[in-house]
Amino acid sequence: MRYYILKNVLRQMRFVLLLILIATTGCKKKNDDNTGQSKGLKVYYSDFFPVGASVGSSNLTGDESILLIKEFNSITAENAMKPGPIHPSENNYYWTDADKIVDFAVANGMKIRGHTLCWHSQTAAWMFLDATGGTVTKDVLLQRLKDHIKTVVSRYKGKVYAWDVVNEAIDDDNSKIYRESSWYNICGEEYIAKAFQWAHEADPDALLFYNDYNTESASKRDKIYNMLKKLLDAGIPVHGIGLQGHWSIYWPSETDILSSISKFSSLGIKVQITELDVSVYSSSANFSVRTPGDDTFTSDMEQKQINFYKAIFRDFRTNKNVINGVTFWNISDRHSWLDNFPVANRKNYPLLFDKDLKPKKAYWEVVNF
Ligand code: 9MR
Repeated sequence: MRYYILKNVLRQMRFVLLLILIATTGCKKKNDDNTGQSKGLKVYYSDFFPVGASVGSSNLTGDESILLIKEFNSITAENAMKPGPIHPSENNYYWTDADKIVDFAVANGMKIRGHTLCWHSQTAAWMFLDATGGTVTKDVLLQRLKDHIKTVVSRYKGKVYAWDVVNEAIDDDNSKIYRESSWYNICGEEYIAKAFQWAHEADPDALLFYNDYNTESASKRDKIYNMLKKLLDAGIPVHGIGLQGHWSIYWPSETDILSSISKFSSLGIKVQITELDVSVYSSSANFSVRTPGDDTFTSDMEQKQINFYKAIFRDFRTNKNVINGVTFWNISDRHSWLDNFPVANRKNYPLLFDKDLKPKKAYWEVVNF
């Protein structure tokens, strides 16, 4: 009888112990330590990929800099390394802002993504003009591109670990392949391969990316895939694709994003999300007449954004073997380039921190896994 009671007590104790174990394991899975304090995106994602943000030199002091250091372990210059700002005239490079960003990253042990060496936008007009103001020849333009790339990449050699070498070279229009930029119109598609070769020569250790937006549109995805395949087949040093990730709570679908990750990585290259933000407006919601309250962050937007962020970060984690970086475009909802685009002065709320730099609900969904 006594033996029977003891056996029952032990069995019940085992059951209680099991419950305690399940409960504590459940808590462990939750990254939120219930204090409402975040440990930092870079800590939660240390087993997955670096997490970055794009910055300007004005973000490197004050509360934004504290948040940057705590949350992120990678940085991209939002504008300072682009051809126009850094190379405003033929014999003049402006390094001050880019240097500040690089120094900040080095001082705080952060990785640096270089953005960008060759782009149709934010490139000073002199690049495409000869001394008489006419269009420059292909030979001269390629020589200028070479000089530009060699000078910029060499300066940050060993500090910038990855470069967006060519940005946005593919057209959005289904009937066209390459964007008819001055680069393309003067050089043809050759400038793309050359840019990668020269970047590789200047820093053989840097990871070289092709970077673009709307990479989840099926036709643009295919065009980019074909271009990358052609480059890789020709032995051009392309190591990765940057999916910019300028997405919204309405677009793209998870399936579209997963298709892009899988299609591009099938080429044997890495995938990074390089400019992530999740707009709370659909691309067609370009209202021009604003009434008070038009641009508040509604609970419907908030919930849709929570769901979107939760899903994409789950997908990024699942694909950690091919994704080797996720970078947000800007730091918090205090300021985003989307506050002015495509509708001037319309406030947007695309990031994981609010305007007071506090983690939003979406943040907790991203880190609690
Ligand atoms: O965020 C950048 C903004 O401050 C600039 O005014 C704009 C100029 O075109 O470029 C923005 O960054 C772009 C990035 O360099 C490339 N992908 C699209 C980004 C948003 O336009």
